[in-house]
Amino acid sequence: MGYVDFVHPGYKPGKSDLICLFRITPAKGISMREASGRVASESSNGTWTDVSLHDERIVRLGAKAFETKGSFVKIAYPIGLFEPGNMAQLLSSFAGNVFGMKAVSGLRLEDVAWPKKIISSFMGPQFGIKGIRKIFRVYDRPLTATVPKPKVGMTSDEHAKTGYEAWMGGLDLLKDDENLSSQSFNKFDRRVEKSFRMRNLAEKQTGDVKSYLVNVSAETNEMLRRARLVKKIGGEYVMVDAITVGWSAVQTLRDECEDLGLAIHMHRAMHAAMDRNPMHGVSMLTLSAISRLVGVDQLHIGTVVGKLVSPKKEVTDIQDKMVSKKSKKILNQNWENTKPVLPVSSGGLHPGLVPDVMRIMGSDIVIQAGGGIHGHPDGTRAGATALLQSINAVTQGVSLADYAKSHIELRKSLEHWGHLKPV
Ligand code: CAP
Ligand code: MG
Repeated sequence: MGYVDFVHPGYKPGKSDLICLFRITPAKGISMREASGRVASESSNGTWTDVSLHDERIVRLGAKAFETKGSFVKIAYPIGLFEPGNMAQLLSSFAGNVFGMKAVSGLRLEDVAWPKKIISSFMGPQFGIKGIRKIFRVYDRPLTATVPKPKVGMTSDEHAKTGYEAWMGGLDLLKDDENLSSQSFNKFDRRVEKSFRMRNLAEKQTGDVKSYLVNVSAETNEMLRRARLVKKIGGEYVMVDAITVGWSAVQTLRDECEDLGLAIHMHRAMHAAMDRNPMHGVSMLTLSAISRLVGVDQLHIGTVVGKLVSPKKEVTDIQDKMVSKKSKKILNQNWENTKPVLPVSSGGLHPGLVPDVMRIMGSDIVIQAGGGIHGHPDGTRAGATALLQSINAVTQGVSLADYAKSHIELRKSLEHWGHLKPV
């Protein structure tokens, strides 16, 4: 079959088809029709030349480029191309070779509409937003988290003590940084043991539920060992750098966490290598849907106003895809019985930016601040208190300036950073 045999304008996708929305920039001398045919062919069962075996059975498995609007092309994939429940195989199909084709000078996978049979073949989130909030018994404000900074270099003792200060300042969650695993000065088992001892003390002294997003990212078998240790010591979460450990490893971890009853916090380190270029790669919208399917409970989705690139439309589209039962951003998606994912806003945040974040994303989120807490003039505990004060001010409809008049920690935070948007 030639490439143009994969172009079917006006094709009406079947209910069981998987649909991809690509942004295609054809190479010089290649028409959009030829380029979309090549993408459909290479991502399903075609190749550059005719081969002997292509009877009706094979033809039926071919993908169909069926709608083109400017540089945006929809391609429908028969479900028979895929192994349900196997995220690696799905991505190797429609997000594999195609990005390297000479026929395109740019190709970006903008969104995917997943059919019911694929959705039901993945575990999805264990807790969902309701389940996460039930852990803390906190329903009327964003949950709060902090990463000890400097992100790597502290000993286990220093890490645990910083966590204690943050919890005593009012935060719900301590979080490991994405590149903190088990370095010589801060071994995983030792950090977990000391941090949960501090957690238990902070819970006793405050009467509030406190928890810890423990980064288990490692070789898969070691990740499972670390998750079991977190469970044994009384933790509620693991954290995983899903992009760098790989989706199949996340699927294995998700299966283990079902048995352990542990929630999964997903960090997205390395995502910007794929999603930052608007003309080439895989969108964060697509990565977020994959995260919901494989079953993380919390996902970083950006801040709009912080230090890392996260445009407003991207953030709000992702939030819609993460939390809604039927999302319409960009492709229509019925999530069936897949629980929602709690969005996390993090990256350059401090109390002065909380009103912006809550105005854009609302309250059903986690707000994480690392430097924006530990860089407070009066230290971690004051920084944590200032973050809670900024959230309370927004929740009560009071300006930060007015609230700060009677709350010194917030006042000092505003004197130090104001409403700075870090770059
Ligand atoms: C934030 C952070 C997070 C980023 C990740 C960091 O620290 O710990 O990893 O939020 O980006 O290492 O930069 P600060 P995103 O609070 O000190 O900025 O959330 O966009 O995935
Ligand atoms: Mg980090």
